[in-house]
Amino acid sequence: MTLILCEELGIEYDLRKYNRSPLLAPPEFKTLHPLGSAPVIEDGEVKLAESGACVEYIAQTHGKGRLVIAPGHKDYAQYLYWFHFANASLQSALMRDLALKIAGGTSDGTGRSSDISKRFKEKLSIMLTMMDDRLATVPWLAGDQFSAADIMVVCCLTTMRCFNPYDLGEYENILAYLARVSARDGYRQARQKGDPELDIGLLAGAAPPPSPQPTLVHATQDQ
Ligand SMILES: N[C@@H](CCC(=O)N[C@@H](CS)C(=O)NCC(=O)O)C(=O)O
Repeated sequence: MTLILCEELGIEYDLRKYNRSPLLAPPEFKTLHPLGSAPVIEDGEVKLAESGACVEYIAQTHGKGRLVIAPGHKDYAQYLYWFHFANASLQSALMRDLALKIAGGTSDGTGRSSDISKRFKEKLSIMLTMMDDRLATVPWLAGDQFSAADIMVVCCLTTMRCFNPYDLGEYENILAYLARVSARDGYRQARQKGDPELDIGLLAGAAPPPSPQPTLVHATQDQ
């Protein structure tokens, strides 16, 4: 997300990539942040994790509010909603479901975890339908303009499907949206630099993309 934002804003940065070990962060990445979760950014004395915080920090300090929709704008509430929906609802549901799958949660014999898995599928379908309905009426999630809310959501609709595959075939407005995102120069540049092994077209397609284990990213800007 931070890479897409920096490219969209035309901000210069140094990029450090770390290979997963095998799925989670390697020990050297954990020296950046105790949780070892990417992204981590450094800007002079500032070191920050949590993609939402990183995106907001970069957009406000280096982007001077570009790609942010401010209070008073007609799309402000929608912007806030989709910005926070990305990590608080969609990402967290996908992560919980992935953890359940890794733990073999659909077959513990009690029926309890398969209920959780069923509930996840229902919830995911509600979330995708909400997004699809929204994108039937506006080109970008906040409204007329591409914004940081789109940058927050797009990772769950693309890269995360390499880890927790789900299909988007029923959601034609989401697919058209992903085609619009994929045509943007900033997005393309970020993908090229961050995850060149991932095919932009496959990431935006209906079927889940193959999973070549994308790397973790850490951006620095020490000026
Ligand atoms: N809520 C965090 C989640 C970060 C996260 O889980 N990132 C993944 C990469 S997509 C990661 O670092 N995984 C490696 C690990 O947790 O060890 C955020 O949005 O920054």
